[in-house]
This record gives sequence, C-alpha cells and structure tokens, in this order.
Amino acid sequence: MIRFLTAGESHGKSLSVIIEGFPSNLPVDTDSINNDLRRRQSGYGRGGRMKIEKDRIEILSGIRFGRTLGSPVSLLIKNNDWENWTEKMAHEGNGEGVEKVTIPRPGHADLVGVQKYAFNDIRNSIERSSARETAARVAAGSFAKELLKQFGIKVVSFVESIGGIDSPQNFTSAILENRMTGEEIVKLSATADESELRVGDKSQEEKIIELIKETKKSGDTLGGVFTTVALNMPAGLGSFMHYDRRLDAKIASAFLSINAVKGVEIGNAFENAGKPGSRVHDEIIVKNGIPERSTNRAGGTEGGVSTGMPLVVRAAMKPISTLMMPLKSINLATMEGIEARRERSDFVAVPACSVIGEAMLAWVIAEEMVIKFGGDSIGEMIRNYNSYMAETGINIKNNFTEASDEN
Ligand code: EPS
Repeated sequence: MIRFLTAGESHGKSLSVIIEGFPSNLPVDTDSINNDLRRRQSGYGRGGRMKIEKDRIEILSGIRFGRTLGSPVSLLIKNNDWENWTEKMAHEGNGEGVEKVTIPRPGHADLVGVQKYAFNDIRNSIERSSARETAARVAAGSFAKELLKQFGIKVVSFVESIGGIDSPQNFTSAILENRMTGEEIVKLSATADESELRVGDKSQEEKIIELIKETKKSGDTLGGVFTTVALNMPAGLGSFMHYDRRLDAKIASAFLSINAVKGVEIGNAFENAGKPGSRVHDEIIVKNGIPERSTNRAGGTEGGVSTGMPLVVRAAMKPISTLMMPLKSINLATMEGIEARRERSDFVAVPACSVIGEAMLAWVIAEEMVIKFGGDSIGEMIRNYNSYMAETGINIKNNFTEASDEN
C-alpha cells in the first residue's frame, strides 16, 4: 500500500508531504511535479494570493540521483505569504493583540470547525481547511503520475463548465461514446492548459470570462464541473470482493475529499439513470484479440473493477464560499445577526480544481497498481505487470479452452 500525509496551515511557514510505499529505482522528474504545481496555481478568477505564491517542491528525503530509494519521500512547499503572517500565526506566545475571527462565512468550515474543535477563534478552522493544502496533494498526485508513466498511464483533465456555461461540443460525451481517441483526449487536455479556464473551446472561454467579470463586480462567486480522464488503463484494478476494494468507491472518496467538491460521477451516471439499459450498457467486442467495449458509458469500471477503457470522472465544485456581497451570518461573540466576514479569496477556482482532480485520480490508480503489481523495485513491478498483461491480453482464451486451474 502507498500512502501520503500532508501538513501545513494556509498562512503557516510551509506545506509538507510525506509519501510512503513507492518502489525503489523509480525515476522522478521534479520539473514535471513543479509544472503540475504551476498548473494548479493558474486560472482566471483567482484572488491576490496566487500572485504571492510560486509553488515548487524542495526534496527533503527519499530520492537519490533522481530515483526513489524506497524510503519515505518528504517534500516541502514554501508559503511565501508566511512573512505577512508571522505574528498572527506565531507558534509561540498567547496570541495577545491578535484579533480573533468571530463571524463564520456560510459554506466554509468556519462554524463546524469551532463547534467540533472547541476553538475560540475561527482562524483556527480557516487555516487547515483552506484549499492551500491541495498544493501538497498535487505534489503527491504528481509523484504518483511518475509511477504511472512507467506503465504508459496518463491522467488528464479539462473544465467542462463554469457558472452553467457548457461547451457546445460536449467533450465528455464524445469520450464516453468512444468518439475520441486517446491522442485526441491528451490533445484536449493540452488545449485546456493553454486556456485561462482550462476549457477546450475558445467561444465558451470568452462567454465564461464575461460571466466571471460580471459576477465579480456583483461580489459573487462561481463553481463548475470538470472531467478527469485516465488513459491506457489495464483491466483488473480494484475488486468486487468487498465494498472497500471497489475502484469506483475509492475514486468517489478521493474526489469528494477535494475542498468544495460536492458531487462526483463515473461515466454518465446521472444521465444514464434516466435511460433504458439498452442505451446505457457498453457492448463487448474483440479488438486486437482482446475483449473491449464499443462505448464507454460506464466510464471505465464495471463491478468496481477497471475495464481497460479510459476512466472518466466528472466532479462538481460548488461556488467559492467567501463572498464580497456576504450572506447572513452571526457574530459568535454576541450571537447577534450580522453580515458574514469578507476576506481575500478566489472568485472561481474550477481550473485549479481540475488539476487537483488529476492528482487524486493518479493517486488512486497508483495505489491500485501497487496493490496488484507491487514489488520492492520498479523493475520488479514492471515484470509483474508485463506478465499479467500477457496473461489477460493474449492468453485469456486459455482459461476457457484448457480449463487451467493455475490462473
Ligand atoms: C482559500 C483562500 C485563498 C485562496 C486559497 C484558498 O487564500 P487567502 O486566504 O490566502 O487569500 O487563494 O488558495 C490557496 C492559497 C492555494 O494555494 O490554492 C480558502 O479559504 O480555501
């Protein structure tokens, strides 16, 4: 099993992540990880903070001469903004003179945090619940991508809609109907990287930018939907043997763990629920001697197991909770009604969220790859993978024709 732990407050000194369980000898491209960190920071509609931060990893352990040692990998990402918060976020002293935050913002972890942890200052809720933590997660997910590269698995994404403005081309549907090749999907994600909103369509981008400008003027915020796709998947990751081994369950959990994500579906789940089965299920065909599906409406899993078709995950991000035109709240010090606190924030962060989605999906797949093919070194893992692929791909017939007991 692989695992990671992140630490760090939004305005603390730094974020850090410890990654454990990866095989030795895995080449690690730090530029690639830093590039994902940069991608997560970009996007039209971010607030002032992103002008302050320049996220990059500093490797503290676990890597020698560009390859993993098999020991825990620890990475650090500096918070440049810390300089402006040394007093408010001091590790020592009694906080005298530091103003307490007492008015919770609807939609944030502000109120539940003080209820649960018995804080007397909402700042204590804000700091760890902040989406700043996702920088550390992207570092872990991008590290997982380094493992997936060895098996040709690619995880890409694009923003499908913001503020209800969809692409007229409906890319997700084209992917699920198998009308886009893997190469075209990778190209779509690269096109999205060129866009300030990570959308694949220029006219859609212009409309959304207009909407964001209007929304910002009125002090409001927006959410949206993004699609994450994993390509070159092997069939057989996950299991139906127990509820907590199902791949789709793990994916849903990973996506719902992303700040502000409130909905997730694999394939066309919600649309499929309203259709007859004959227009939903993917017919089975043979391609290059291997069983395949003619469409991919299931989004790459059946029975909690990867089918070998692209994994397609859509996720819904709610609008950012900090409003400049605040909703009603209360002052916890007086219990009197008052407008919620205004505080520097993003107006839209769906493009960033799509990059975090890639990280979480890459992490779940890497975890499953290690469960199924794990070895102490990457070479051992690749040998295990190759022998399984030869078995499922070329020799699957033997299971039936020779009644072999040994598989
Ligand atoms: C966030 C509020 C903003 C965002 C932040 C998440 O930060 P600040 O309070 O410093 O203005 O910019 O996101 C990040 C710092 C980041 O790296 O994504 C929040 O309240 O969740």
